[in-house]
Amino acid sequence: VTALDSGILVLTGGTGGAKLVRGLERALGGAALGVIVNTGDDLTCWGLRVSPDIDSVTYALADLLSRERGWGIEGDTFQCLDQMRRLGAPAWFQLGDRDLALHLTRTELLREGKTLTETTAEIAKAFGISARILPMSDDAVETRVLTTEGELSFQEYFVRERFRPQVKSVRFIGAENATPAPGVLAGIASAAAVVIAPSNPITSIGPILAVPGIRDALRWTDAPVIAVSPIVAGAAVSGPAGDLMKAAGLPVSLEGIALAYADFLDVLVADSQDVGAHVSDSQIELLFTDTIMRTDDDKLRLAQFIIAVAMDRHRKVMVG
Ligand code: FO1
Repeated sequence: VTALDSGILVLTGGTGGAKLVRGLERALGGAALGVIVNTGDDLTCWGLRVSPDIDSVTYALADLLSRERGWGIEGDTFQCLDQMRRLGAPAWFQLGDRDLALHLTRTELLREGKTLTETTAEIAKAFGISARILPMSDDAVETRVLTTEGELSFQEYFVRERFRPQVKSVRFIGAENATPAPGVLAGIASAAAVVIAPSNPITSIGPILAVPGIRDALRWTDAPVIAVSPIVAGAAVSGPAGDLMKAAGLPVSLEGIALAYADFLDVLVADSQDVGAHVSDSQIELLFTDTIMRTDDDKLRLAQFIIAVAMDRHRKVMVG
């Protein structure tokens, strides 16, 4: 990886992104990996501060992530949840018994006055993670989903209502006054390559891009920007990305992903099932490989493909 000394920087949210981050870490080593994570899904549950997308990346890199659920800890139990339910607390958002330790730690560190960036780094260090995990911002940004049944927080829409209500629009409260977390803009500027994970473009990557300065940094960086499509054969690999893209006026296709990132994207990596598809923007190079990550080998193979693309592009930038 000598050509990628300055490392790969991933923008991610959700569970598909966490899987790719794990693959990249196995392929590159943590020292060459930085991750900028969506915090628009964050919530307070039972008085605890929960950052689901930071949790998923942290658990993926610590090799603790539940393979079955895609979130939380593998093999966790839910006895505290059962007890909370008996006490009349809301129990639709499931915090596992072992998972609670992370949220207790985060809440305590934040209460002591540490920033989310510091808190995230401290927890990552305790797990022995060498990759750099950065929240998109230390400021509160809250994703709100306006549906035909009223406005919901992201977790109310996604987990409690299982993304059944029809979406009208999405907004990110606080985004316009938020600043990127320390290291975010510099990381984008100095990366050897920036990777947009196969995450929901509206509610996982959208909040990151809504923090003033981040989108411009992606436009201006010399690093190639490579996205992996979360849309395969005209539908989301998982979750409500299709419905949310439709609500944002985007087609649910590779074209829709290309449009969402048109102002900064260099390469779109799409699934082999879509071979033959095109995007109308001739500035975007479309490449095909198997992108569905079921096993650890799938994650590693996709990561290696992306690294090869990054090295190829990086060399072109270096040569001019
Ligand atoms: N996802 C669910 O579908 N149901 C849950 O009960 C749930 C609990 C949960 C607790 C901690 C955590 O870090 C993540 C959790 N998730 C749960 C996942 C989370 O809702 C999503 O992965 C993201 O917000 C989507 O980006």
